[in-house]
This record gives sequence, structure tokens and C-alpha cells, in this order.
Amino acid sequence: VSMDIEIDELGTVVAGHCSGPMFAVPGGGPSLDLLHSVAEAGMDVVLAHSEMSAAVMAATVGRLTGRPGVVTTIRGPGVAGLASGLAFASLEGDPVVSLSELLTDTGGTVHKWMDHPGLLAASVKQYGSCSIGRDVERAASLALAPRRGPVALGLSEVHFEPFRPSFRAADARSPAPVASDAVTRLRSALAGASCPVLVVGSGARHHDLGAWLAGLACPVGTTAAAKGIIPETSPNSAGVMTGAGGVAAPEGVLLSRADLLVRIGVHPHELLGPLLPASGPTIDLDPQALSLEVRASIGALLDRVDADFAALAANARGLRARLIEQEDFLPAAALATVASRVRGTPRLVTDTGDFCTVAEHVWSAADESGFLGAGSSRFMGTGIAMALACGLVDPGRPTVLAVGDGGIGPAFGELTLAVERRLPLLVLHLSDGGFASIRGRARTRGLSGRFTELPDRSWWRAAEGLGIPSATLGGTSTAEDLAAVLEAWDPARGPSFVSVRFEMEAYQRMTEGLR
Ligand SMILES: Cc1ncc(C[n+]2csc(CCOP(=O)(O)OP(=O)(O)O)c2C)c(N)n1
Ligand SMILES: [Mg+2]
Repeated sequence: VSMDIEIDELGTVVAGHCSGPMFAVPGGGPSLDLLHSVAEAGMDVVLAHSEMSAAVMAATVGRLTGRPGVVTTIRGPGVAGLASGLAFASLEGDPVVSLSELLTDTGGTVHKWMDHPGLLAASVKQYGSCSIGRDVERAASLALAPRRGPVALGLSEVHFEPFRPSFRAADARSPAPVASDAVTRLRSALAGASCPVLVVGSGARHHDLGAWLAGLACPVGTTAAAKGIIPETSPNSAGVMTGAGGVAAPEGVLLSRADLLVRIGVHPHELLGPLLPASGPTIDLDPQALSLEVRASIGALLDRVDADFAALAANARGLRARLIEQEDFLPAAALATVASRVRGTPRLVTDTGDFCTVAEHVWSAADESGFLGAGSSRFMGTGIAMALACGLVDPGRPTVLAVGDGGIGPAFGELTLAVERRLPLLVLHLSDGGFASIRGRARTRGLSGRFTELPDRSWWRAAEGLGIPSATLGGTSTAEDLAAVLEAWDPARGPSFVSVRFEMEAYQRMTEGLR
């Protein structure tokens, strides 16, 4: 079938340049040969139920390991499904290499033919042909080049000119804009500022900045996508800032008094709205520019920061405590129970919804491996695939997935992987009976709740059917019941599922002042 594709060589190079496992929904052509060859080269292979989940898992592996994740599919509909997962990778800035089949039969069939560049134009950095190992090497290094993202390959005997989609500056694939004299400007701005705030973005991942950031005198926040890059236990950790935070959110408290905002590795796609100081400049820095020398000089200049202002960073911990101690049992209290009752050091993964806004402020991430979400794309329905990938990369670390009524459905079938691989995954289904984040908008716009309420779907029964020990909780004894479920869960023995039903109106109010 694939006489002129150097399949053995491809397997070796994929194993050498990408992080496993390889995720696949294979066909009968070169994608199948590739799986065999990759496995032969020692890389694990995971079959997914959908190309989108396969790509989201590969993207998450790429984010966690710092090397591209990898996925293989058939042509046409395979690439169409892949495109949505690569859109996730593109919006999140996660490195991925995909290898898809093309027409292998020159005998005239156009069965399943689709225009792959047309399907992929909005998501990938490049689409090119792949027949030898060198093609994979090039794709892997392009995926890692700033801004990280997906590169797609077609398994082809015939070499063709790569398709490089043109994209505008605002595109998620473009690197974050940084002025060439940013460090010089920063030095002079710092000399005149007494209330500076640093905000770290996803571009700072894998730069090992945590200890330096924690040692600075000024408040340091992160975007949601960069949560944990500064240890959130550090006294100067100022919480998560999204550009859409309300008066009670860390940015509402700090930026309203700041006279300088320094952003490190913040990509415009990470922000839900403008993130600006009350006065003074905003200076964007490239994490690559932070040599040890530059870090030392910035650190020395920051020693002049106003002490009362610096102390405002503690508001992040005050907010966490207030959310957890609310009278009603809500996702904040559930997450605090997770943090205290799950054995080991769990990583929290969140899907998208109001529970996620709360989780970003409540969860304390000791480092960048402590929290993972769709912080840039806010792509509902990607949580299950992200959490599964965390379990595959770190089988010794418990992963807890917080997911709502919206995100639980799209990739539910992928949970079979957690069962079959005995992944240390707890699915915490946080339900208010509908789309709280959309309901809030509907109400402010005077619309009824008609398209934001969902009937009870008993997902826990479906989980039970997949072989996952499951529980459903609600009502007054929920807090203790949840603690009991969490304590009974032994991550080493495989997944567990718990649905928690909250009172809708209290749930609806929990993000007041935060968004
Ligand atoms: C792919 C995608 N489709 C739609 C949306 C819009 N959206 C954002 S949150 C949400 C509903 C979330 O509901 P749920 O998961 O129950 O969380 P809740 O807001 O109730 O906490 C939707 C539909 C999205 N973010 N992503
Ligand atoms: Mg909901």
C-alpha cells in the first residue's frame, strides 16, 4: 500500500522527536502501517474513539512534556474530525504533529477525498507531505517554534509543496507581540514605578521561572493558562487574571491601583478582555529574554515596590478562603475537599463553565503541573481528553477532572481508556442542571432559561456501565458524602466517577464579582 513511504524510518523518527503515546483512529492504509512501525520503535499507541479527542490528547501530551504530541488519522472525514482537535491545539499553543492518510490509490477513486488544506487552513501552522523521517523532524521543530501549535502532514508517496496558511497578527498561531527594546523600557519604567504587577502567561511554560517569580517583591499573577507557573503558595502569588475579572477578582483588586504592568509570555488569545494597569505602561516581555542577568536586575529594581501595595497579593488567598467558606455547598467547597481528601498530590484538570472560573481562583497549584485546563480556548468538551492524557503521561499522579453539564457529554466514550489502562482519574461532575455560564447571560439579556436547562441525564449510571465505580450526591449531606467517596478512592486501582448536584440559584450566584 505504501511502498514509497519509508514507514520504518517514520516510526523511528516519530519515537525520537515526539512524545508518546501516538493517538490514532487508523484506517487500513499507511496510518495502520505507521502504528505498527511506531510501536516497533518502542512508542505506546492509544486508539481513540474520535479524531478530535485523539488530537486533544496529543496536544495535552505536547503541553505537559514540551515535545510535540502525535496523532494519526485517515483522510477526508478523519482530517475533518482532526481539524477541531487541532483548533484546540492552535488556540492553546500546544505542539502537535499529525500524520493523516491521503489518496493512496492512483487508480481513479476519489472516495473520501476532501481538500485537506481547506479543512486545516484555520488551525495548522503548515500542511505538508510526509514520506521520510526528515519530514517529521521538520514538522516537530516547526510545531515547537513560537508560538507552539499544530503542524499537519499527509502520508504521501509523492512530495508536494507545503501549504502555509496565511494568518493575521491576531491569530493564535502568531507569536505574542514583543518590542525589541522591551527589557530596556522595562528597566526605566521600573525605576519610576512603585506599584508594579507582573502577569505571567502560557508562553512562560517550561522556562523554570517559578523560584525567581516567587522571590520577587511585587505581586505576580498568572493568566488561567499559566496557572501554577508561580507557586501559588508563595506570598507574592496574586492569583489568576483573565482580563474579564470583576471587582472581587485578583485583577479587580490589584490592577485598579497598579502603575505598571509587566506581562511575561502572555499571548493575546489568553485574555478574555483587556488587562491593563490603572496608570502607567504595559510592557510585554518574551520569556526567552529573561537571562539570569536580566532576572537579577529586574529583581533588584523591584525591591523598591510599595510594601502596602505588595501586600495586596494576599487577596488571592483571602478570595480562596471566602469562596470555600460560603454557606452553601458549591464547587469551591467540593474542590477544597478534593485537595484535602484525595491521596497523593492531585492535578486538577478543568473543562469550561462557571465551575471553572471558581476552580481557577480556588485551586492552589504548587507548580505548573498542578493545574491544566483550556485556559486560552475555553473549549467546552475537551476536559475528558485532557485528563486522560494527564493520566497517561503521569500514571503515578492522581488526576481530578472538574467537568460540568456541558463538557461531560462530547467525549464521554473516551473514558473507556481510563478503565482499560486503570488511569488514576477521578471525574468530578459538577452539575447545576444546565449551562450556568450561559444562563447568566440569558438573564442579563432578559431571555428565558429555555435553552440553558437540561433534564437529569444520570451520567454516573453511564460511567457505572463503562465499569467505573460511580456515585451521585446531592442535598444536605453532600460535603461529608463527597469526603467519604474521595477517601475511598484508591487512584492506583483506576478511575472513579462522582456526580454532585448543586442548588441552581446558589450555583448561579457563585461567580458574582469574579467575572
Ligand atoms: C466548544 C464550545 N461550545 C460552546 C461553548 C459555550 N459555553 C461556554 S460554557 C458553556 C456551558 C457550560 O455549562 P456547564 O458545563 O454545565 O458549566 P456551568 O457553566 O454550568 O458551570 C457553553 C455552552 C464553549 N465554551 N465551547
Ligand atoms: Mg452546569
